[in-house]
Amino acid sequence: MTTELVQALKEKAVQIRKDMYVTTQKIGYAHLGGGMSMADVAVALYYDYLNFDPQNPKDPDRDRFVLSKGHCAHVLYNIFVDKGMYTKEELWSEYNQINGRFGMHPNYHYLKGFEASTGSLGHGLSIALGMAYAARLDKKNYQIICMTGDGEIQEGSIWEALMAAGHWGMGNLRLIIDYNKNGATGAVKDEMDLEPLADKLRAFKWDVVEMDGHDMEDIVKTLHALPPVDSQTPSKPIAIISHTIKGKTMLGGIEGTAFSHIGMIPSDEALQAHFASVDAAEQK
Ligand SMILES: Cc1ncc(C[n+]2csc(CCOP(=O)(O)OP(=O)(O)O)c2C)c(N)n1
Repeated sequence: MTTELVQALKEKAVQIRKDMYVTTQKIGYAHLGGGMSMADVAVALYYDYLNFDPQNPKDPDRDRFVLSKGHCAHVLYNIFVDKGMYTKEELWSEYNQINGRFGMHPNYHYLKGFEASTGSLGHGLSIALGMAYAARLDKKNYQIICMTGDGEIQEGSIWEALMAAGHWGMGNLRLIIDYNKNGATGAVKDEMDLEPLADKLRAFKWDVVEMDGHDMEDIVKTLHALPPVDSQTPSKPIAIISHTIKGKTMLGGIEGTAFSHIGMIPSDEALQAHFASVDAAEQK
């Protein structure tokens, strides 16, 4: 890992966050809180770690990334636009519009780049587990990485998939939990506490690592420390608990709170003021 790589990824994350603000401002509301918390990890995945070719998104040997927290599709939409898979104009005119391809939640039938249609929380890990099993049957060594929210893993179906993956030794399956400590309406610990999360995952026969999901160096290091996949030899699946801040970079006192969940920036002036303020903070 080089300092140049980490710096380039940090800069890309700033750009993608700005693109997310612009995109979502066009429709007046979106799930910005969870998008802002996962943005750094998504950038590290798509600009460094994943075997993903935007020119050939159906390559049978590609790594699969399943965004189980589908309400944050706008993060990937902007990454795919940046990679030339769609134009900004297409995204802006079709985001959350009737008959538009870019739904508030992603539909993989309409959009290359997505592995699954998600948005009904709790399903992505089971879908990813099916892909991991298919890779084992096909004797393929690509990785399957699923990202969930932390509120999302209050869903019982997640624990069924965790139990099955541990039991079958699906070492080609990796789970990233975006642990921003907040759900839609309050703190996860008050809604239904996950702790002791790492111990629970280990009890389900997973290996667990933790990282700071806003520290690009830590993210890159953690991802590259994952062992190579050998789909034919059962081993423990790996969960990465990514400690993040809901609404990272959102102003108005909502960063780090559930109020950022459905965030919006009301006008162009407010958007410019926001960018100026974030830029100034970054230069300090
Ligand atoms: C099955 C289901 N129930 C409820 C919702 C509505 N909903 C959308 S996002 C959300 C909160 C999810 O919290 P978390 O997983 O922590 O998401 P993040 O903070 O990462 O955005 C809820 C309840 C849904 N999409 N699917």
